[in-house]
Amino acid sequence: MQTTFVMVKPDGVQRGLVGDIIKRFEQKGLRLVGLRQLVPSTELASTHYAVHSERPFYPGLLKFITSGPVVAMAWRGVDAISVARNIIGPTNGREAGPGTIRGDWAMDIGHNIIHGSDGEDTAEFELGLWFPEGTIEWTRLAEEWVYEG
Ligand code: IDP
Ligand code: MG
Repeated sequence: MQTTFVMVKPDGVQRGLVGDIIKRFEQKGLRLVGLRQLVPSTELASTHYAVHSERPFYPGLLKFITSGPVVAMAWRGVDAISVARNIIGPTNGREAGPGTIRGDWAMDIGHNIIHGSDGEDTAEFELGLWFPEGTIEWTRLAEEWVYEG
């Protein structure tokens, strides 16, 4: 079991995609273990994207992410990190395949709707950053039917 951090970015919230996005992860069989809406502070956004701080797009990325509400989520399941990345699709919406969130709804590399952790270390770091109070422990009974055993 892994837990991954997923965030609907301000463009996804403004475009009314939050419900459809949650539905994809939920129906895949992942378990929602954290959910909050917030307008990220510059401090939070810059810590989250610190790995990109030397990149030319970084100032614009911070301005975008702090421009309005985002919906932060924690999803748990077997191989949840790569499963979520596959649901999300490649960074550039124009190159992302149909059936992925970015492939279906994004046309840009910057405005690409959603974030997902890219590995175990980043997932742990990002979950601690966005869910400092921790995630929710609960049993999703449907998992008896999602996983073979
Ligand atoms: P990812 O979100 O698919 O993991 P990363 O390479 O980690 O992509 O980049 C983080 C975010 O920075 C992207 O989701 C995108 O919003 C933004 N970004 C990445 N590359 C560019 C670029 O070349 N121009 C503008 N924004 C970019
Ligand atoms: Mg990334």
